[in-house]
Amino acid sequence: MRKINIKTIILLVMLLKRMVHTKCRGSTYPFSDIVRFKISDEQVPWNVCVPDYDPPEYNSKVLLNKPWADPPIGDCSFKPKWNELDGNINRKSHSGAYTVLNGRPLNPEGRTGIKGRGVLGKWGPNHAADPIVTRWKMEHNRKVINSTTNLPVLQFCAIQRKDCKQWALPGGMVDPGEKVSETLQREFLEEALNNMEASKDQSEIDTKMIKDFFKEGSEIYKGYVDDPRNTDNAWMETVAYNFHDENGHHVGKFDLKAGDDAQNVKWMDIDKHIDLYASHSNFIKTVVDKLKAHW
Ligand code: RP5
Repeated sequence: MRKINIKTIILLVMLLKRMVHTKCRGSTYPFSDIVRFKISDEQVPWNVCVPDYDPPEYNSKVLLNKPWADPPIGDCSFKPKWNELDGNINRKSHSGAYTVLNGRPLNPEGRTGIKGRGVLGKWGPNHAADPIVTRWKMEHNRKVINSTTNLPVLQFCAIQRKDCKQWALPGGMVDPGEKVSETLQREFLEEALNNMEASKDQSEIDTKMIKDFFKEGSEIYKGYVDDPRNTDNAWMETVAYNFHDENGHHVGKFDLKAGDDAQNVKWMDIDKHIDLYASHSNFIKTVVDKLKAHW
């Protein structure tokens, strides 16, 4: 049997690392004209020496005095407890302890070509939750089978983000002190069912229905997200859960209506060509493998 040497293992690990950290190295930072410092794949890890690394700093003015955002890093009132539960703000990373250098948390996946926190509210990890609601594609009361793979086609509830127009999961930020299970339900209700604009009665009906349906979910992913808003000092992390409706009885009651940060919502057919926001296509692939669906 062929032996795998240590060099090959290191290369494989580096390759996997790069795969989770590419969308946040695009040339221009979102919603700005700030150009990221160009770095090659090999220069991403902090332990690789890049003597001329001099990224621009960007902290969006939008964040100033926002109750949900941290103060600027030098502010004398700002005494964060890095890597800890800081009051009701979770500054722990799902990937373990991160380094804090000169008072700033360092992106655990490495360099991004920009310092500061960009448009992200928190320095360090910004926690989100993503519901992956799935059902089988049906025609004439039968599952649609792909003729090439001979596997059933899965659909998921996708939203189109207002900010960048990309299709995505209807996820969102975990509010301080909020449980992930609550965020998953709240975000789905807001973005995929528009319950913020629904009548009180309708909102109560939808909330109960989602609460019941979201009782049975399975964790698909927990960790760093390759989000285009990430910087050297602030990044997105998420917990993604799959809620699958095997017989389609529950999701049939959903009256999909885009709301809040979403401008569109639909059941999207899944295959290997889906191109979603941040790392969302990777989460979908995990669900596809788990449910043995067409890809
Ligand atoms: C992504 O950003 C997460 O996976 C989640 O879907 C989303 C949360 O940010 P907002 O939608 O609230 O902007 O990284």
